[in-house]
Amino acid sequence: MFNADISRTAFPANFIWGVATSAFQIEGAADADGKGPSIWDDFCRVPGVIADASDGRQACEHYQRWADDLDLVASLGVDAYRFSISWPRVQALGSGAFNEAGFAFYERLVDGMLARGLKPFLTLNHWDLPSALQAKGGWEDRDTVQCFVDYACEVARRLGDRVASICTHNEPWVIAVLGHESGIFAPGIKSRAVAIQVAHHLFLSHGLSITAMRAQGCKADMGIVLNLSPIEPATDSDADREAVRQADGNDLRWYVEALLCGEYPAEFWTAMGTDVPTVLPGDMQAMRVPMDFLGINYYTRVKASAGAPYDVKSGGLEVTDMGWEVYPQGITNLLLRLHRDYAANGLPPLIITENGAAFADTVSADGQVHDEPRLRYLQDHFAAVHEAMRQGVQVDGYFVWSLLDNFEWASGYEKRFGIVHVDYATQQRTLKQSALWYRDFLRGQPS
Ligand code: IFM
Repeated sequence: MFNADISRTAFPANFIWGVATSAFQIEGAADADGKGPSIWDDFCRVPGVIADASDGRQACEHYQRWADDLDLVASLGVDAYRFSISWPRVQALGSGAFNEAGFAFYERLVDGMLARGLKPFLTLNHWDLPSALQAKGGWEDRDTVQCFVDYACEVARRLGDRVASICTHNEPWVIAVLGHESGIFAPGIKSRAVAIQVAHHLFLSHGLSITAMRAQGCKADMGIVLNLSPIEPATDSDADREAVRQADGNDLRWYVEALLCGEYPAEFWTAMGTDVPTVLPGDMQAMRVPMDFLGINYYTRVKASAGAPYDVKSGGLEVTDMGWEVYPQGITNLLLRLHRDYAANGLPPLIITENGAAFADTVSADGQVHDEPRLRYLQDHFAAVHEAMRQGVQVDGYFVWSLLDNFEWASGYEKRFGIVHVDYATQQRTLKQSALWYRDFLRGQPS
């Protein structure tokens, strides 16, 4: 469907290519050097919630192996590395004293990136909220907003002169809905009203922290990362089309319009009834802060159905190990839609902050990992992003999710998203075929 021969030179010279990870998924060292517990440390102890009953205590031992891992990143020839700070590693309780040893780790990491010519793309919140804040109500509690602003300002004060980019929150929809409505992610709460209040506090803390970090002189680019999918009807029925409108309103418009338009879509606000969030005067203006970029995490499209949930396997479609349809056209459609509907609302330049696929990779007898399906996935999605750019959308960068196989949340270590294979028993890293292809693509060598 797309031009499989897409090359780096088809993209602008200043387009940023990268790989991404997050703290909880790779660092391990769960209570090293004064780190406090996070809600994911706690959640992993709840019986039955993690598919393989694992946790993040060891993960990829990146806390110890960070220098080798950065060498690996640099060997790919990427421009940038997207990582997150573990809030409880730098502030054990989420308020009060900061942890010097925790900050020293991220100082080493950021300086290590710069020494290797990599632009640091920092995320402040990739889900690992300090447990001590959850004990006081977590993201449902308005006080957490100010704690986050204080934490963000301290990170910006220490690292803001060296990082290229600061993202406030990764995927607020996941934190709100999976963490507080379905409860399949930490902290495991099941209430729609709480989820909607949580989303409001995430938006508010995003806006207030960017304003505060800029006020103290931080010049890094600032924005947020949303997980978005184009939503399509499972069938042509009117009922399914209505299901699309609802899902799009709740999952895309609610998030994008709060941040870009400073308002919740009126129709969906009304439909929420008593679940609407408490919004204080000034909140909506505060969250609509101008952003330098909007990060988009794209994996697949969503099919909405008014009846039984759509079974992606029924159509004989190619799916990843997560059961997610491989659908590169979806990223083109999504980018075009955002451009069409929100350019007039100050849509900032877009960055694909995550895109990738899980497959059940193994190391073959020849010592290689033959992950051709992932290689094709990346190739087709590069071309699909390029197509949106050709049609006028400003996209400034693309990050593969993920550098390493890692702790995939409720799926534990069973799902492998890395372009680098990790043998968890030995911590041996092996570049998969997809990583070698990405490296060659970046070098401008034909595939
Ligand atoms: O692993 C996650 C990541 O932490 C957030 N975005 C989606 C990825 C794959 O599920």
